[in-house]
Amino acid sequence: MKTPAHIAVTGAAGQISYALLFRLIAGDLLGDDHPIVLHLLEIPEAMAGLDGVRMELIDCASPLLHDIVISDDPYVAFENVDLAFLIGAKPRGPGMERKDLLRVNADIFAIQGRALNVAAKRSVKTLVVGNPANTNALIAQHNAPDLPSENFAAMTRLDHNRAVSQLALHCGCSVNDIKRVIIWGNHSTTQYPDLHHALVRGKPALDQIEWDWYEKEFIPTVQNRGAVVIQKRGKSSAASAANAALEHMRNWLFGTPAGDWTSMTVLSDGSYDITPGLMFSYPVEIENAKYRVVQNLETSEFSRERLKITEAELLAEREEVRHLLR
Ligand code: NAX
Repeated sequence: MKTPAHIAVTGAAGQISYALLFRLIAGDLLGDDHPIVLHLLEIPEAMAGLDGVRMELIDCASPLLHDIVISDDPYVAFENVDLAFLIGAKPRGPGMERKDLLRVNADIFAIQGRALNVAAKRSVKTLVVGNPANTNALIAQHNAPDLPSENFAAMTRLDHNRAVSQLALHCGCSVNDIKRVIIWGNHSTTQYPDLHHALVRGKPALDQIEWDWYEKEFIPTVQNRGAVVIQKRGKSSAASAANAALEHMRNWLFGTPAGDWTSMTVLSDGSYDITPGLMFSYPVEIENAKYRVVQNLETSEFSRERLKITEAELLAEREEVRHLLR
């Protein structure tokens, strides 16, 4: 039997976690021979709800669930963890400006970064899902100076999956026929879903779709998909977000398939003329549990304009939280 993997999930009584936790103990991330210890973090007001989730996890009688730690203290919850899903965040309340949301959540991710820095395994891989995800990830990473910066990422995999599915639906093919889609930039409506390098059945996507559809339908559909799900469901995406978090982490641990890449928000090293030190979504290939930003892709003027728009938004967000960056 393998040594149990210690997996932290924050916002563990929330709706994304409710979809994620049961898949983790079913072996959907690490396989059905890898036991798991869940480390669940919540705020004090949500601990009763979290206890209910703990009971349901136990009631699955999963052979993979080795133990559950629950806490409202990040230093306890993150002790010795191998993987961390930072999902918990404050939702936008009535009358709250985006700026206020940014500030409230910034504090949460500064505290959690510091706790990871002290308590987690030195090799911990941290995926930030809670919004604004890119900037929250930047704050967590800055507050964990003793951990490798390349072990922090934010999630744009849901946007990537949305783009793949929309393209497959339009082309009347399977998602298996789609490769090399890219989400650039921020997990927000300024993100740039790019099909310039995408392949449909092995051939360039842009030769098989109309430019008008790409610019006027595909891009806004992917950018606004989250808001439309909220309109229809009355709640934000949860199961698809949990699925994306799982796929992001699975690729990060086990690699991307040959001939394809995925989109992942990572610390910019200046690739594609993006300001270094921003958490920016890039196309990445992963091997031996390490990502590498795909280099030397040609960017058209259309693409460069859009990269600059999303970069500008991230620069503005960074200014708002500058006091928390070490
Ligand atoms: P919920 O409101 O259902 O759950 C959030 C949970 O976080 C709550 O139980 C709350 O008590 C907890 N929480 C708040 N502050 C905390 C703290 N300091 N420590 C630990 N837990 C804390 O939201 P849910 O639908 O699960 O969404 C969670 C986050 O994911 C939100 O910020 C949401 O905007 C974001 N999303 C990000 C996506 C992405 O692609 N990156 C897509 C889905 C989602 O919109």
